Amino acid sequence: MTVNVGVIGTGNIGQDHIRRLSGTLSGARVVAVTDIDAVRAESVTAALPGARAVPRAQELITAADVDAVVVTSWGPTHEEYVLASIAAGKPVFCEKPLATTADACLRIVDAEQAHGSRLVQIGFMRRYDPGYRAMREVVTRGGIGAPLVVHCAHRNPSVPESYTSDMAVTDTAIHELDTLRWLLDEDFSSAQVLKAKRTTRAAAHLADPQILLLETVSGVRIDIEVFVNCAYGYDIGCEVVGEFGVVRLSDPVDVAVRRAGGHTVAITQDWRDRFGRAFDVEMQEWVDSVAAGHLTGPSSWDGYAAAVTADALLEAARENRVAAVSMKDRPDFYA
Ligand code: NAD
Ligand code: ISE
Repeated sequence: MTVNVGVIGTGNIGQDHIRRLSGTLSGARVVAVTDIDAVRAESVTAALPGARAVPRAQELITAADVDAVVVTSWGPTHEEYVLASIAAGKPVFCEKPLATTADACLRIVDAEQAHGSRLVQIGFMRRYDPGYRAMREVVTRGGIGAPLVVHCAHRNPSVPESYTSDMAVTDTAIHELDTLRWLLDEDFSSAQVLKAKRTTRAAAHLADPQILLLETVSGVRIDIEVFVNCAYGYDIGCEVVGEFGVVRLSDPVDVAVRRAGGHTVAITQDWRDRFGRAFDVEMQEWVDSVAAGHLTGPSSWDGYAAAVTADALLEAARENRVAAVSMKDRPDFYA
């Protein structure tokens, strides 16, 4: 079976996923795209034989030849398009965040349960990264004993003027909020935000870097450095300290150059380079699971859990205190 996909949002990652669905992967083709920027949507179809640009997202979602939907528009539009896909009974892959607040995520969780089977997958691609998968394997089989402390770094070389201090949580660290929950297999209980000395490279309104502190229900302590004007590259770090060992994410490079008295290893420059392989595996597994009629990837409950934690971090930053992370009980539907 070939899955006919409609894509909403033809910006950076939308075009990236369209390329992957149309070339790199098997079992899918893009038949329709839409964007509020109609010129952009049209220009994308020029390189996509058999695909058309549709004026409105609702029309794309309900089109008879669209089997499944990919949402890669801006975060505040996700809730509407995911709910419309559920109403149409179509599987939907939604880039992070699932929605911008925990309440909005719950509306999606409720609608999906009312539908009766899983339709939503969220784009937490780090779960498909070979490095994070290998770390999780070590932690799960008890290779370092019980995890006690986790240190993370999420560094981007630079961000646009429009990037805000809250986005360090909702747009950037949202990846760690999901990955760490998956890696440690437990939820968070509390959250705190520390502002570090500001880099002179940050816009005047932006706190950068920031240190996010989390505690899990069992008491594991986590620090996440988010530094989005680090200048030198796109650098992702994660180290889990256990009772009798440490497991650390390696850099995803396979060559090092020794030359002129030096030893150099390249550092990736953006999320496309760093997680390219993870995006391919993630999207192939989604296509295969849509064809099989049984979704298995990160769920709308995972999107909700990340949003609850993000909300707690924002509250902690606003009120300069430790905030509780209060999750609802997970329905059996998402067990
Ligand atoms: P972008 O601005 O490059 O593209 C977004 C596109 O959506 C634009 O073309 C815009 O015109 C379109 N759009 C906005 N509102 C729309 C609407 N109501 N209907 C239809 N189209 C609409 O942004 P981007 O960098 O591609 O990010 C898109 C989403 O993907 C965001 O949610 C972002 O957080 C996520 N993202 C995830 C990763 C990752 O590492 N997983 C990386 C980048 C972006
Ligand atoms: C972007 O939207 C992503 O998801 C990237 O993975 C992240 O590193 C970056 O900070 C975000 O803006």
